[in-house]
Amino acid sequence: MPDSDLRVHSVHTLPEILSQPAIWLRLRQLLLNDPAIAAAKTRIAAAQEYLFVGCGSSYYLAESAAAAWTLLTGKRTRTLPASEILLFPELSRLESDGVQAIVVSRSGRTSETVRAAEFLSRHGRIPTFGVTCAAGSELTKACDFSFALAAADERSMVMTRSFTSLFLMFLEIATGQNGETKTGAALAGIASAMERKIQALSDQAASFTATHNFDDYIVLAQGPFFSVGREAALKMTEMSRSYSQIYHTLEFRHGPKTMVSNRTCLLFLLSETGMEEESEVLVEMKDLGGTIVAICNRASERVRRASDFLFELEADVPEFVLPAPFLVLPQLLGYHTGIAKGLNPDEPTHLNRVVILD
Ligand code: F1P
Repeated sequence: MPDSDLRVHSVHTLPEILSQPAIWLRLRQLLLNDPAIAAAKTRIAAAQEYLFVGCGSSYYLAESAAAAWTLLTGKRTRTLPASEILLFPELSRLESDGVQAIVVSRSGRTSETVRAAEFLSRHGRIPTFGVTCAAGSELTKACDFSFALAAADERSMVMTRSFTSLFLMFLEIATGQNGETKTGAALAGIASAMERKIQALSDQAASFTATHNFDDYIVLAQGPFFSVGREAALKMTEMSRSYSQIYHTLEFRHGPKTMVSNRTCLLFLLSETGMEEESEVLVEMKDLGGTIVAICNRASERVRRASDFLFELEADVPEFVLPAPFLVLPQLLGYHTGIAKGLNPDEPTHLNRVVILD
């Protein structure tokens, strides 16, 4: 039997990626009508500072939510991987008053995350809000109150729609006024724009990965896009076993750009705020021989000219919701690169859906 027939074909990951616009729209209805969301907004609003916690993709989700939260609420936020709270509690500065912990875990079962939630409650006397896709999970039992978004969960090992949907839910809680919030209207904008484009984008990513392969993937992003950039790099690694790194876009000139060659793929998550300065770096890296994947809401002429693969969302929405749709193309590139390499993105090598420690 030829090897290709032995290979287990991915069945979950691509449909889950492609389902994101529909899930975001369902989320909009849920967020407007769910009493648990209204209760969370009220309980959280009184805090002066927020400590976001998670592991792996959920750590990057927590960090992405914290960045957006800072912009939307004007309050201080910090993010830590759960392991830092457990191993270096003194360094984590857990004693400050008025702190609300927000603990994130898709499965609600990750040992480090559950233990960190218990530690924060017991030793830090910090109120904990658990955010998960798994109602009734250990995390919901370890936290003072919690919210579960089961509709966004995946069958696949890799987080895709759960990441973007929970991120958008955090935006809703942060912007929460009564009735149609800024996020609620923007959700409809990104969902309809992405719905129109996502299948063609997936087809374009499939043909791009079939005709290109690279030694290195570099993700470049600034501000509220940086932590989503960390997740983009992790998706490339998890789904295609490719070596990928993330840098602040303008930081890339200060040394790491020495890596650029015609075997390097550079993914730019272009903000609207920093488009001018970020696209200068994009043009420089194109001149150094790199292959440029540009992800933006609307491209400037020089971005259009210098890009080998350009995605424009073209949605009339505020910048703070853009990190979610900007993650879709990196998810698709990770998936199609993995398939092109004969891998199964549903079950990445060496990885389990949940890291359970003894
Ligand atoms: C956290 C996590 C995932 C990663 C892998 C292992 O899971 O690190 O981010 O992709 O599945 O577990 P969770 O705490 O969000 O369930």
